[in-house]
Amino acid sequence: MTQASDYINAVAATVKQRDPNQPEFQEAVGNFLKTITPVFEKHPEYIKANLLARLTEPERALQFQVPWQDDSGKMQVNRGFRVQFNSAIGPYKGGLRFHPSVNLSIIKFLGFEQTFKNSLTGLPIGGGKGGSDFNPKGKSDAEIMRFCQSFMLELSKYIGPDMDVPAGDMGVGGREIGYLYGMYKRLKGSQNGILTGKGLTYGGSLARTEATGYGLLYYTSAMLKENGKELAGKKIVVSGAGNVAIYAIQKAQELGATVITASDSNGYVVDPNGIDVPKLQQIKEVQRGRMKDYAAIVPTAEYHEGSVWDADLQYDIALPCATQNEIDGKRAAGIIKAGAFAVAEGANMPSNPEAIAAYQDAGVLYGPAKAANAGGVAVSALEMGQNSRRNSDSFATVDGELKDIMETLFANSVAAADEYGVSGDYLAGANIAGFSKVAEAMMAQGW
Ligand code: NDP
Ligand code: 2IT
Repeated sequence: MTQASDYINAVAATVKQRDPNQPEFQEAVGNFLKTITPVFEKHPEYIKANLLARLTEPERALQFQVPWQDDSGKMQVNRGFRVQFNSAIGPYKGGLRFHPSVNLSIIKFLGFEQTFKNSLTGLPIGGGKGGSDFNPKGKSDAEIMRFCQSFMLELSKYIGPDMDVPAGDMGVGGREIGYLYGMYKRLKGSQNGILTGKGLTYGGSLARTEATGYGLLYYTSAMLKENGKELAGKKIVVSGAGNVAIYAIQKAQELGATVITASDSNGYVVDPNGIDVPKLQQIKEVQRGRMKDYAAIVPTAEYHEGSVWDADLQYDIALPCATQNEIDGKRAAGIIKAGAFAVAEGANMPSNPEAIAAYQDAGVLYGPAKAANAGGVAVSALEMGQNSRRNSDSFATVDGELKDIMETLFANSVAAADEYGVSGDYLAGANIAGFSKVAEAMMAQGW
């Protein structure tokens, strides 16, 4: 036992003891702590500064009530959250998730991950996350609008272009950002740097909608290239059918791969010819329908109930783009049996610790979420830049910057892993590279 490993173990024990009822937060912190000891061995001054005590506790965690009126006239009340995790390198930045499962554990895990993800982008943004246990499914536009207005009435007290800049996540897309922004403007005046993922007519950035999915494929391409492989001709399984999944599928197919699946929380479709992206967009983005509806309009697609990770398929690459812990050890074994040689995460923490261990034992290339899905927040930071200088960049400019950012962050993860003697471990590399910048900033700013 070294001084560094004693320190890490003590931090892990404190988090367990302090937040016993926050399993997702415990899991995210655990995945990080498992890889970070070598940095503390090299930098004992980080132990003295007790950096991990500060990084495993949000700087601020807000919880508030969101009352709103449904279409029948009844008053409903949901929980709202904003966790401002770490501001060492810039204003808090991270999405808002509207999903019935949302609780403090989930928002804290997302905020913790976001801190290191945002650092990896190389841009000056701290980590934050928020959301609500509001379920947008089946709600009318008017209900969504009233909910968003009430949510912002409270959230507006805690955010600002140099303070905290939310964006979308699950259940929060262009429509919700529009309603949130409209309410903010009424309360505090026109300040479009307050949210990212905005519509193009009021300060949004071109390519933000596509950024997470496209970035995932730029990252995956870089990871494959590093290992003497390429995307062209590969068969891919994608989970999810939301913002991240749709643009991951589009970019994968543009780069010459065939994506044979897409899914939602009810079921999945398999189409050996490749998912038809315009039809998927029509069903998901215009009609707000289900994967079952997609199968009804695409003759080559077959619909099945259940999780795509339990399907008996053969493929080369898995891109989980739905939600946390969708892949456990058993499903990871299925992915390996299916012939996959690479997994890259579009969703946040889609693989549980047993799944990660299974990939690593089998020598499957593993691109962890905080690196592989950083393209969304990276383009959000570019949107903040465009808002500050009050102009906008072309699609090609933003997409080109996104590609550079993803390739650079992959290269930085590789270099960090090499420097600390864990070559080829892109999870450790991402954690070390992301942490190192945050740690230096915290040290420089004093105790
Ligand atoms: P969306 O709400 O647009 O889509 C989420 C998709 O995942 C839906 O198809 C949804 O199906 C499906 N899903 C949700 N829960 C489950 C479940 N338990 N089992 C199977 N499928 C499920 O969200 P996003 O695409 O924006 O986000 C997806 C993931 O990517 C999340 O982990 C998010 O945190 C992460 N992410 C998002 C970024 C962004 O910019 N949007 C950036 C980086 C990461 P259903 O309709 O049935 O709920
Ligand atoms: O998980 C994520 O990185 C996001 N949901 C995007 C956050 C953002 O601020 O664009």
